[in-house]
Order: sequence, then C-alpha cells, then structure tokens
Amino acid sequence: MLAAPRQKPVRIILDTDIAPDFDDAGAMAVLHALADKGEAKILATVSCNRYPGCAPLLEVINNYYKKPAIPIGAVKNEGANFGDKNKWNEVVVANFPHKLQTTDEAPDAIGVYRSVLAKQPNNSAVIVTIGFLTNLKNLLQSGPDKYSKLDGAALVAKKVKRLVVMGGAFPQGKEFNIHIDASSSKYTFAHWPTPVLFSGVEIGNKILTGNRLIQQASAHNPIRQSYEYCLKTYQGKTHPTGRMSWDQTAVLAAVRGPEPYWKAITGQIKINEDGTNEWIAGGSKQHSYLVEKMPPEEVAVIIEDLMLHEPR
Ligand SMILES: [Ca+2]
Repeated sequence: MLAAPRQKPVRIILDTDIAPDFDDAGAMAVLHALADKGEAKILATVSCNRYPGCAPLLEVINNYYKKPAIPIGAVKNEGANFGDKNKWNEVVVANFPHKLQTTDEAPDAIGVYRSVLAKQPNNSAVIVTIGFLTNLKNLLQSGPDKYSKLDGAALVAKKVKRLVVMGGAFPQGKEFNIHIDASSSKYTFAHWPTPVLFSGVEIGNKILTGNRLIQQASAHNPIRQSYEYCLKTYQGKTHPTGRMSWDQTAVLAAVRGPEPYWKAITGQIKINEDGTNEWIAGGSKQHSYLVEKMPPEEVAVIIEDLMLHEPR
C-alpha cells in the first residue's frame, strides 16, 4: 500500500490563559505531540493572561518538549490577571529551570504576533486561542510597524488561514473565555477577516482526560505534574474521573480539522455586551462550530494518547 502523501505541517500560533485551569497544559502537550509527528509547526506561544506564572510555564513546557526557540509573548496593560487558588502554575514552574521569572518579562504578544505573521507564506498560519480574546483584538487594531507595513487587520487577512477558538456555548449560552473580556470577544469576531471555528464548552465537557497521564507519563513531565497536582486540589476538591478537555479539542481541530471527530455547523456568532453568545444560522460570516460526531469517550482516548507523548 502506498503511503498517503505527506501534508505540510500546519503553522500554529497558540494563545493561552494557562493558569485559571489546567486543560491549557494538556492542550500544549497535544500541540507539541502533533509538532513532533510532523503535523504541526509551532510558530509562537503567547499568553492572554497577565498572571505572573503564565509566561514562565510556557517556557518550561516548550523547553520540556525540546523547542526552546519558540517565541513567547504576553498581553500588556489592560489584560486579565487570573490564576487558581491552588497555585498549580507556580508549583509546576518551581520544579524546572526557566529564564522568565514573571509574565511581565515576556515581550508584548502583539509584537510577537506581527513579527511571526509577517514572515509566513500567505494564507498559511492558524491561530488557536484557548483563553481570552484580548491579544487578538489588539492584533486586529495594531498599526504598521518595523515588522510589516500592513495594519493588523490587513496582516491577518493576508497571512492567517483560520482562527480556532475554544470559547462560547452553542447554539447559545455563556462561557468563561468569551465573557471575561467580552468587548474584545465582540470586536474580534465582528472584524476577523478569515474563517473562525469554535469549539464550544459543550464539546470538551464530555471529554475527560488525565487519569492515564498521571499513571503513565514520566514523573518529570510538567503536564503530568500539572494534572497530578490539580486532580487532587483544583477548586478545592478531587477530580477522580479526570478533567474536561476543552482546550485540547481546539488544538486538535486546528491541526487536523473537525473530521473525523466532529462535524462543523456554519453560520455567524453574535456576542452580547454581557459576554453571552448567540448563533445566527446561515449568517454571512465564515463562522462555524463543532458538534459531536465520534463518541466523546473515543475522542478522549485520542487526546490522552497525544497528551502522553514524550519529547524525542
Ligand atoms: Ca484555557
């Protein structure tokens, strides 16, 4: 049998709030696994969260997977600042050497986005956001600079093939990533010039992972350490069945596409002032959201297999 023609790796920028919840750590494991399989190329990892441990944890995880050259950026000024009471982020960061001591030391995410995007082939980059939309609003509103003569909206239109979002509830509802910075969410989806794919909260709700990871991964693995600590302590309780895998679903869909895991329904999202979202069926924008196709238990196995990937 002939091998399938090798696809070019999908060029990914990951935008994460890695601190209020720990599925972001799982999502980074999935992304690094797909990169090591040749399916993805990680262009940058940026934080949309000013919480001090975010950029250091991005550095720790990128280093663990032997990709220390991946640019790291962070939101500046008015960005949200969220962690969890159990301080899992700092607990894990403290176990590894790292140069960035706090998120404030990372360069502005907008400079990172613009410098990376300017160098990409046209219509090639995929941005995955698994946090707040603050950076992406700022990117769209950015002006020309030393990296590109294009303003942010034109740069995105030229370079970004697709935005994939863990956020929203479909067909309507209220979800954390969207409502924390509702005005940025509203602006971003109203002005984004290329297709946007949403993995709503209802998708990851049914995909539980972590229990195999904490038994089988290396004890030195920061993703295992995140899950091992959080499955006992997160939000003051234990999580014996594992954790919902919202952020991993967005990364998987960004790299491999919705199929065969999910179907995609097209239309248009509407974000309200209070951060709730609605769906306009048949709307003219190029928006779509995932609906279940493969049983969630089967998707969980595929995601957790990727989370168990160890660096080469
Ligand atoms: Ca997240």
